Amino acid sequence: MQNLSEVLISEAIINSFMEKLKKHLENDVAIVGGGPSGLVAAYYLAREGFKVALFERKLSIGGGMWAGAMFFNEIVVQEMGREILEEFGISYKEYSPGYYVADAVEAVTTIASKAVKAGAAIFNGMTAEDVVLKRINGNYKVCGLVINWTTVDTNHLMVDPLVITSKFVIDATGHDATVVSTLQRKAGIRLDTETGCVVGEKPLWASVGEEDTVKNSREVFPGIYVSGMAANATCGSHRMGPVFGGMLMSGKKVAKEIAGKLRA
Ligand code: 48F
Repeated sequence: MQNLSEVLISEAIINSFMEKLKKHLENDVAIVGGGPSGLVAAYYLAREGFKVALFERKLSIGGGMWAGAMFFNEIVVQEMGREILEEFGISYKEYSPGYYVADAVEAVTTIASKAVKAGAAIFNGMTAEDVVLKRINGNYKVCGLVINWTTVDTNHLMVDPLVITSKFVIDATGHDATVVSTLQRKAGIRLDTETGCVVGEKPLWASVGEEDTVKNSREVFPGIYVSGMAANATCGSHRMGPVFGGMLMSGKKVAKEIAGKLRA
């Protein structure tokens, strides 16, 4: 029997977590939301060697993809997103021409595993409650995130947060677009949208919603990108229901654009 030291176990956890957190006080990219678009973006950016931290307020990652639809944990990916299933090595079957089905749990775990193995750090149970906004050479730019334990947030405890910096932030928070909404509400700035504000999500229309989620995945204010459903909520397009090609491709698109800027 190995004589286990309880103190050593605790010390190992504390020290390695602190090492991880300290390493990610400064990042190339900070991603808020561990749903499909955020996880895919984390993988492609980390694979390019960029320093990436992803903050997910829940304990579980996967967002809306984890449970498929109505807890039927299968996902549908249309032709547009098949390349992601292939690139990540997620098993799938063609259900009908152009409609592919995959196990939701395999999809989430595979993407998350590849993101972490590529070097992205995932911090679950942490909420991004605000952004860091600075005026640089006369122009405002988002430069990082204000983070706190989700339990502090949900219990409305008065505990000051910590701050991490990043060259870019991705709001991958899904339907609520929580990060850009907070930015707009608190800073009174104009977003690069039709109204200058978070336009809001429209009712369900799968084909338009899916095309738009990729189109709308872009920088909406200096330093901050939107992806996935947050992109449609911010720019005013439709939700799409339980089809995931657009979400996956949206993460890939923002990763490519940000990587291009970081390399420039
Ligand atoms: O909603 P979500 O899965 O985002 P997504 O990548 O994908 C949307 C689809 O799952 C689905 C859909 C497809 O047909 O419409 O809904 O756009 O994941 C968003 C994640 O962000 C977390 C939230 O808990 C969820 O896991 N989140 C939201 N606000 C915050 C946050 C916050 N302020 N800080 C940290 N995490």
